Amino acid sequence: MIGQTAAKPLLGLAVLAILAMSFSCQMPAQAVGDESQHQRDQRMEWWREAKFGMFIHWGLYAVPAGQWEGKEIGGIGEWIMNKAQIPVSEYEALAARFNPVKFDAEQWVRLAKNAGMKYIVITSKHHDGFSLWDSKVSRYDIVDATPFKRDVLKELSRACAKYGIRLCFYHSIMDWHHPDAQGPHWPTYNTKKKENPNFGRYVENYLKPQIKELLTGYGDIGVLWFDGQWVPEWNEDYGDDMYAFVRGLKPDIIINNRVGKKRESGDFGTPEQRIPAKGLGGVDWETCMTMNDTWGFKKNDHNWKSTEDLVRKLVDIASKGGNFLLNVGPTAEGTIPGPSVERLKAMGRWLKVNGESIYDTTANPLGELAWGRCTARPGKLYLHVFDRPEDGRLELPGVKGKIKKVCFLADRKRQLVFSQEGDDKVVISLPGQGYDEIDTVLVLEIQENKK
Ligand code: FHN
Repeated sequence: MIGQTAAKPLLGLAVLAILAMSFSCQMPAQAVGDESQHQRDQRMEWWREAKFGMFIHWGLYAVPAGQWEGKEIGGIGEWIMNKAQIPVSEYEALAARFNPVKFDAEQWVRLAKNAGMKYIVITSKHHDGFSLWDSKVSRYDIVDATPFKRDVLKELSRACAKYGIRLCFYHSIMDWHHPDAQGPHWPTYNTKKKENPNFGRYVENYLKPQIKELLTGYGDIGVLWFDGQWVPEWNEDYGDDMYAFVRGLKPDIIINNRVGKKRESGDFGTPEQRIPAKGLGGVDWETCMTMNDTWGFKKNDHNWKSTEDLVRKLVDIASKGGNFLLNVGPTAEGTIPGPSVERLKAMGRWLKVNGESIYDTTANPLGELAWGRCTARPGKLYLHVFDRPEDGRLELPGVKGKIKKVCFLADRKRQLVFSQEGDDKVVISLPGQGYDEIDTVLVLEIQENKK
């Protein structure tokens, strides 16, 4: 037994996953405590500009990689402990087999950077309770419990500083390993307890000290991304207290909404595996999404989204004012799966040419557009043509002000003929050739754009 206790098998907990989804869209606060809107805007600035980040789900679950006792286990890979009802003592034994000798922090960070991502959010601790850094309050961590013995968060922190990427941590409140965190919620196969009087002790003596380690020993941390807040013991007071605790340690940090249970908890909303049809109206938000069907590595999940789909999702999200946190699930050897690498490189190539239409832009100020999406910045609209209208007439309703010119973003010398019809309709004549199959971006320069 490493650090804490053993568990006995009972039932699975699919309902938790459903609850997780329903809590994932709470609306974040606009201003907290005595922070002014201006101060808040300054704190959020880098994140709003960034638009695109890498989510990394990595832990002991990469060892079984979706299989237990010779059987394929359904569901997402990082939930295998729950899904296969693995007792704590057996799951812990995976640590002895976790030896990611191919892990190279700089390689991962360069991959993110070349994909056009501006930040990385890695699972410092997922629901299984295993810590990816050298924690002083637990021996159930990568340095003390594995043959690898390297603090991967330290290495990532150095690599991120070197390449100008913001390092952020995902941290699970729910913990399937710590004895004081076992309650009626989890694992139903592990305990029949109806309540957990020790939860406060877990928060004070374990959860908060671990968070303090993460926020004080790993340089600048951009975001603390909580999860697993749906356990019944976590109440509004815990959420408020944790928010204040984290900001107290790092006043400029950004915290996601899952820190708490209130509608207005945290700084940004976190729709999961979906893009809200109209964004989240006036609040900051970030869609997190998998590239296949799992967060943590599963060797037999080959259901990859195409590069076209992923780029268009990024564009769609930017056009609705959000960020895109796209997941990779590294293997137990420490490598990022080939299909993820391929897609990230291709996204990076598209962003290299078209990044101006994504970073630091704001949501589409016009109505819905049948042929694609629109992003904006002062004096400019970026028209993302997904489907060229057959008649070559690109209609743009709702544009006020005088248009100076329209050109291809990939080649500004290629200007397009346009006409302004009536008060606020623009029609652009599209040439027959020279399109990017994924998304061709046109830049429309306006003298004034009154909405
Ligand atoms: O249960 C987790 C899941 O494993 C994964 O970490 C996702 C990522 O947002 N969050 C939870 C479900 O909401």
